[in-house]
Amino acid sequence: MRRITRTGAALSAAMIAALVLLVAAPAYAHNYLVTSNPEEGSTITELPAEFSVTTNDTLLDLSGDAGGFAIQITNDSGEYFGDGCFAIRDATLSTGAALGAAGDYRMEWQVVSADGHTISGEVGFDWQPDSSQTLSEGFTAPPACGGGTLDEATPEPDEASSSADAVSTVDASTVVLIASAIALVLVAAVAIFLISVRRKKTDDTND
Ligand SMILES: [Cu+2]
Repeated sequence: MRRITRTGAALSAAMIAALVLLVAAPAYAHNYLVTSNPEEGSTITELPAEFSVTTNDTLLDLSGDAGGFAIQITNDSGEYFGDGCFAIRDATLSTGAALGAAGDYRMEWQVVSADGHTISGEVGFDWQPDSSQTLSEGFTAPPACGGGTLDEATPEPDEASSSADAVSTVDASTVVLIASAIALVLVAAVAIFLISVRRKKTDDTND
């Protein structure tokens, strides 16, 4: 009975170690979208003070020149709206709100996580302006803050990860890290188990 308890205790310890690793794992994951203005799938009738996306953690503007950050508003015809300027504040990326005629719009965004990884996505919303709203002209090319348009070299949100679902996906390096940790714990658990069994056999022989 005592030996079974010992084996059980060893396995329990291994399981606790695995749980601790799983709980600690999110610390290695990159930021994810928490909220946006407008919200995905919403209908708005008045322009908010600004369009924004807010993630769960601080955004990383390491160079101070907003490299890796982008936020663009387009309509169904592919016209761009806004002045191209944006602000990074804690966990929020925002830009001035401007829209044209009623219809479907989307806000594409890209930010740099606290862990240095770039994440991106898009938010679709419906614009049904009430009579008090001022409508803006759209641009055929993405506007650059301060005038002109952004050239082709400007990184656009990654097509592969542009859906809102992809935002919460843990990147490959994190998966490898967690998988390695779990594998290590499992190997340790099996080793402890085998040692316990062998010790038990030895004890039985001695009995
Ligand atoms: Cu990351």
